[in-house]
Amino acid sequence: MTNEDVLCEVTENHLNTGLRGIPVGTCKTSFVTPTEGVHYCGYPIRELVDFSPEDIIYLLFNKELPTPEQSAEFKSELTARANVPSGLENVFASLPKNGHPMDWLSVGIHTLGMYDTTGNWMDDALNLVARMPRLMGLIYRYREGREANIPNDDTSKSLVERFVDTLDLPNVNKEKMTRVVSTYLVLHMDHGGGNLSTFTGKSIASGKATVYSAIAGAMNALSGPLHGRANQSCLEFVLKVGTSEEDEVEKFVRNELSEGRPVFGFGHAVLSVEDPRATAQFELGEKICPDDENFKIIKALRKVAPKVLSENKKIRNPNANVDIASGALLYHVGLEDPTYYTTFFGWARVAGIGAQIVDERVNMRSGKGVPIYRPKYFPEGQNLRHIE
Ligand code: CMX
Repeated sequence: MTNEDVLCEVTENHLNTGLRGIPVGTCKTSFVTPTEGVHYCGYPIRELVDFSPEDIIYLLFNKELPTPEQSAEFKSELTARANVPSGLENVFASLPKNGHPMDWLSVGIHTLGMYDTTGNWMDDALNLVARMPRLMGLIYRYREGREANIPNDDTSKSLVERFVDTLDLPNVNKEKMTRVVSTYLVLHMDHGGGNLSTFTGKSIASGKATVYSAIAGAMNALSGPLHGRANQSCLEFVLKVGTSEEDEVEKFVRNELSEGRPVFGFGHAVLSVEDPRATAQFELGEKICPDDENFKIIKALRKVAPKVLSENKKIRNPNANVDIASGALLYHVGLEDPTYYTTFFGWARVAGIGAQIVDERVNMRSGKGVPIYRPKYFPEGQNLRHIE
């Protein structure tokens, strides 16, 4: 089939729709189904919840789960790649503290690239994965003016422990924080090939920009309120509900809808059931914080909102999505400022987007790689059959 045949199947209705549903490629790392949600390398996400982030990163890059020996070896490899150049801290010291953490994240990744790019797709992607925990911790420390006495980065520890140690918040349960952030990372690492940030990262890399430039660009895409920032909005929404009384919660939900505002944490573009990533986080919450006030609010929302949303037949899936619970859990373990939540999303996605970039650059088309992205645009009003 030629490109022209494909164009003949595209109708006017497909134009100016953000490429919605238009096939553009294949993805080796993940896909999403309406009933089981995201699968990483063929495994439904519910089967992967209890693995370490390192094992899931190995899976995304190698397309198979590691044996215990491979897992240990991979953790040592990440340790060897973990060193963050000290110049990053000078850059962070100069950034405006009221800048959004996603902008700090993008600048931070670019800065690492200026120090560290090797030009090898796999090395650069894994180096960035290994440096993310320190980068994330330093964003918090410098943005909040806590740049004194930052603990050294013990690179022999797990990725999440390194973040928790760098952050070094007083009066928090570090073990619980490690558990919640680890689960968060595993659940958010990848989500198919066509979501905006992944697509953006891969298209930047297709022009052979560096991994760092491509992933910084992907983070800029993720920062938008219609994409990753929904994660921040969702906790803001939960805090606004303010009660776990089901009647009150129902009134609140109805009022939001009548004011034309979305009920955050519900609905999905592909799934037709509750997102298994939401289910997994509710299960984790039952174990670590059943009596937490925000957790009680999201449990009440989980009961009430699907019932109310189902009254609108246009809503294809009235059930909870991944964003409903993650904020409440992060808040419970001491990460109370929702402005940072999208950076955790971004941190997780560095693995999935990095693995997809490596696949497109060095594995696909028998190693030739996917060519530079170049979808077709017509002059406004032009017949679809017109070829440039
Ligand atoms: N609250 C209010 N209205 C909703 C809704 C919700 N939770 N879910 C869907 N709708 C509305 C849509 O806005 C759409 O309205 P219009 O026809 O007026 O445009 C209609 O119902 C049909 O929507 P849909 O086909 O069921 O779902 P979409 O693919 O259009 O939208 C999503 C999916 C996630 C953007 C939407 O459900 C939503 O806005 N949810 C609330 C925000 C949120 O939680 N976002 C996080 C998504 C997490 C994820 O993607 O994993």
